[in-house]
Amino acid sequence: MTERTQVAIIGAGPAGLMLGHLLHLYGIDSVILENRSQGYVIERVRAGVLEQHVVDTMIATGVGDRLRRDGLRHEGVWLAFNGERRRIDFQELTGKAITVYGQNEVVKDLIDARKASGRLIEFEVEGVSLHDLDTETPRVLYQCRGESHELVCRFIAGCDGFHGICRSHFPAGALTTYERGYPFAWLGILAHAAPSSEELVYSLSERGFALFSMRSSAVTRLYLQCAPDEDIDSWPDERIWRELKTRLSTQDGWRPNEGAIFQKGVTPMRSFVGEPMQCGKLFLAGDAAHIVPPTGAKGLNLAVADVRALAWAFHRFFHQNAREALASYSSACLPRVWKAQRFSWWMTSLLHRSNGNFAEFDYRRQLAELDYLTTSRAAMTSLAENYVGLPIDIPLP
Ligand code: RFL
Ligand code: PHB
Repeated sequence: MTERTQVAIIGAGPAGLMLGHLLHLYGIDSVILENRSQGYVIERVRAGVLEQHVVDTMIATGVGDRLRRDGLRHEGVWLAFNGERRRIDFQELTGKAITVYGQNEVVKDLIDARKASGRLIEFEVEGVSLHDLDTETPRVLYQCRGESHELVCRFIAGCDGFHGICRSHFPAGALTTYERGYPFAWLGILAHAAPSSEELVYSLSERGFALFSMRSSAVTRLYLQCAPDEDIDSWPDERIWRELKTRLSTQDGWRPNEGAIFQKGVTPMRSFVGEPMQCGKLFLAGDAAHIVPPTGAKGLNLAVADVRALAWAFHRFFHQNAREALASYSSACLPRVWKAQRFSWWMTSLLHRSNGNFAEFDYRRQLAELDYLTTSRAAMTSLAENYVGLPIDIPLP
């Protein structure tokens, strides 16, 4: 069966769904192809911190009603070290805040909007492959409900995440990759426990990093630094709570509330950028083009920044007969991508225990940096303006 559209979007994560939404508002047709089921995509537990620009994008484009009702606005963050908690006040330092709202809720809001738009989204597709990327009519071949499909389009948006297939369609030599690994990972849990702090707590302790976050007034989200090959089965709930309390509790008596753990997982960490983010009629966005370690809470926010630029570029092309924004898509995105890489790498190195020969030196250096960071207004402002999100200047539909 042959279908036609203007933009074929591969992947229904935040990048693909937001791109489809913005294109719809611009009056540009798209088809979204996702290889997982709708239920899986909505249930997948990931990010929780939205920069102001993501909140503004959702509200301004009509998908922010639940976010406005349920999102938790945070005007600061805590850094814990040496048994003490010190606060960085985003609002006072930058005039901005962040909002805690689960990525799966963002995805749900965008899927609802997609369904209401009447434009096509297919889940559980198989065997997606891209063809004729250098022609005026690139094609996507895939299978859906046992039938083979051919989708003829003008452009393809690769929004299929880090393990997707789109990036591999760049011809040999067309993509340069920059990569960095880390000798640790995060063990993350969700628990039915009322958050014991109104704001996030990032902690460096002698036993490693821990993070206190939340999803609602009844659900706490917690992470702790572990080995990259950590066996989750060796972490019964009592061990997780013991370790979290040891790493997070501060001398002022603060500690996370305990509750029933209902989700557990280990997240590996990597920094990765592929340059350029476009080749012929194929444009990469979000994790398909770059990933950051989660310590800076930047992945989802970068994905939305990319697709704002890409949607604007398609609008310029289709409605204003101007090719410059599409031609410069990659170079428009990469400066923000690299600044987010820099910030995420820095937050990660600041807050994780290293091992090896220099571990004890590094730990004392990190404590000194945390002390400086929480007493110098210049240093606090630098963290705050990166955490709430650097300015973005891309028109919305
Ligand atoms: P996604 O979300 O991975 O979506 C890609 C989609 O493409 C589908 N797909 C395919 N579809 C069709 N054919 C194929 N061949 C396909 N291959 C893959 C996949 O099934 C999927 O649905 O990428 P996207 O849209 O670029 O979004 C990126 C974000 O998901 C990611 O950057 C964030 O989750 C990262 N992240 C965080 N980001 C933040 O901004 N703030 C945070 O607080 C934050 N915390 C986190 C995080 C990621 C984490 N994990 C689990 C990696 C915390 C964690 C623990
Ligand atoms: C989360 O709430 O899941 C979260 C918060 C901050 C991060 C990463 C993840 O840096």
